[in-house]
Amino acid sequence: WSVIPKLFEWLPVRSVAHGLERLSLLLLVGGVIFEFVTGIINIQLYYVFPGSFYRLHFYGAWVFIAAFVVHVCLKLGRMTRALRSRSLSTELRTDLARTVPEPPDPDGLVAAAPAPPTMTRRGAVGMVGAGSLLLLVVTAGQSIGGWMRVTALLAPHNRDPGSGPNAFQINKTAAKVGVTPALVGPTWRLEVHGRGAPQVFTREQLLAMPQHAAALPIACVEGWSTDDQHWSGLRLADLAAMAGMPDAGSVLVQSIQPPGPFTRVVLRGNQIHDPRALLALRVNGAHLSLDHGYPARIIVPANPGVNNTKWVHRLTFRA
Ligand SMILES: Nc1nc2c(c(=O)[nH]1)N[C@H]1C(S)=C(S)[C@@H](COP(=O)(O)O)O[C@H]1N2
Ligand SMILES: [Mo]
Repeated sequence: WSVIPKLFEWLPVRSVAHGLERLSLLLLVGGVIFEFVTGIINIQLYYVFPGSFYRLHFYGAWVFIAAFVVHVCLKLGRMTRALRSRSLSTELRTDLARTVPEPPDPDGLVAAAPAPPTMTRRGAVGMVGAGSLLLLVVTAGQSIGGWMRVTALLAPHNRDPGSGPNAFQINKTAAKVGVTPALVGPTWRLEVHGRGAPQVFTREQLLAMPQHAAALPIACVEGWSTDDQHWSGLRLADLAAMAGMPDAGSVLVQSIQPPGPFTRVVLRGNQIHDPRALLALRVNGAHLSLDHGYPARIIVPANPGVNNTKWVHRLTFRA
């Protein structure tokens, strides 16, 4: 009763200040609706956006943040006055019989003739809390993993990943992005560029080098994540040293996948030098499956899934 009717009141703009406040509200509410709607469309993998979803989403976020800051600045005085005017613990202990509507206020934010209350203020706060808890319970399972995964009713990609060492969520299958078994068959090579002539390795040669392990999840920005998987392969730091660049400041990772989104990424120096940053060849004790990036993929801690390039074909270390 204090927001919705105000959105439709007449005249829409009564003064410059009033107009600016309404504009900031439009950006605040519009911004958050835009973020939710585009975010949900994206986690369902409907790529319907003109241009890059990420760019749109970031711009939307800045619009929302700016409007939010303006809104908080405009309302800070009123918020502090309202919160200081009464004791929170007393409000939370008041039962329904003693719950009374707000007194009328000069701005008309309070309903003129409210119906008798059907819920205490404590109940309203509790309902929001319980709702948040329910959302947590029906999503957390996808990150905790194991049998809990089936409880993740709101996870968009909660389909059964099958069984075996490679049975964890796949973002896009090899078939979907045009990676054929022939591309990654016996003719596949890893090229490592750095100082001096490029070096070329078969998968057998890579497997013969010292292998390192790391337990890391895939955490996709498109609304899902796995629990820790046990990866093994070559440390990116060791590959940098082999390329003659032990202090490499970045590496360009390129996939053998036909050109398209997510086929290349640049990792920074601190990502290369983390001991858990791997060019993984195996996962959970088995060779990578084709869909999880066979013959070799990137896995780096604290890095969104999208940067963990699969079907890696070339690494170019740079100063
Ligand atoms: N070459 C290539 N690598 C890729 C992708 C891709 O489409 N192509 N998808 C990325 C995304 S968005 C995620 S979340 C992870 C998913 O890894 P997974 O399918 O093995 O779980 O791979 C990443 N690596
Ligand atoms: Mo992703």
